[in-house]
Amino acid sequence: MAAKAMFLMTVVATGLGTAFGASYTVGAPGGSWDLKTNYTRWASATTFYTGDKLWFQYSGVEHNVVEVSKADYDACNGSSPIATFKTGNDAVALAASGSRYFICSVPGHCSAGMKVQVNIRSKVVRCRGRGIRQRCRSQPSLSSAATSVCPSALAQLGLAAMVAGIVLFF
Ligand SMILES: *[C@@H]1O[C@H](CO)[C@@H](O)[C@H](O)[C@H]1NC(C)=O
Ligand SMILES: *[C@@H]1O[C@H](CO)[C@@H](O)[C@H](O)[C@H]1NC(C)=O
Ligand SMILES: [Cu+2]
Repeated sequence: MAAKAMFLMTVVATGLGTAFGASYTVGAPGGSWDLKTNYTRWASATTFYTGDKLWFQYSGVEHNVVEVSKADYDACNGSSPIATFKTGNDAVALAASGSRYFICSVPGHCSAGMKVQVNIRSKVVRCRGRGIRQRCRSQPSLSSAATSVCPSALAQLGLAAMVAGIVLFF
């Protein structure tokens, strides 16, 4: 029991990031980043966790994505952006817990509903064992998009494969 506990580490997933995260296309599956989707409804259908990622997919000619403060979100004011995206295929990493606010700053679009608030909860990852035998589980459980092997284990596996490759080569 004590030995078991010794190898049981509790790590907040922030640093593990992408290996454990899920990706969500904003507005999908019914819509995208557009003037038709109800983002209050869209966001309420999902629980977002640290390490997840948002994808904004839209026509860069018609729209943009501006991250703003809550006050600017409420007022649909994009003049003091925290971050601006405009490629039409933009990824936003949800690294920390808390609330994030995004609007389209094209005049009239935010007030027509092109605004989304995302509330992010922190995810806890527990790992057992070491090296390539290490296995991690996250709470809540992993989404299908995520891997069940720890990042450190993956790195060691990669190193082992590289060494094996060199040995075979010579
Ligand atoms: C969007 O969905 C929410 C929750 O389902 C609802 O309360 C709200 O009235 C909807 N907004 C619009 C503009 O339809
Ligand atoms: C938007 O916010 C800026 C400050 O960030 C302020 O100067 C400006 O008056 C605001 N515009 C509107 C329409 O509220
Ligand atoms: Cu827009």
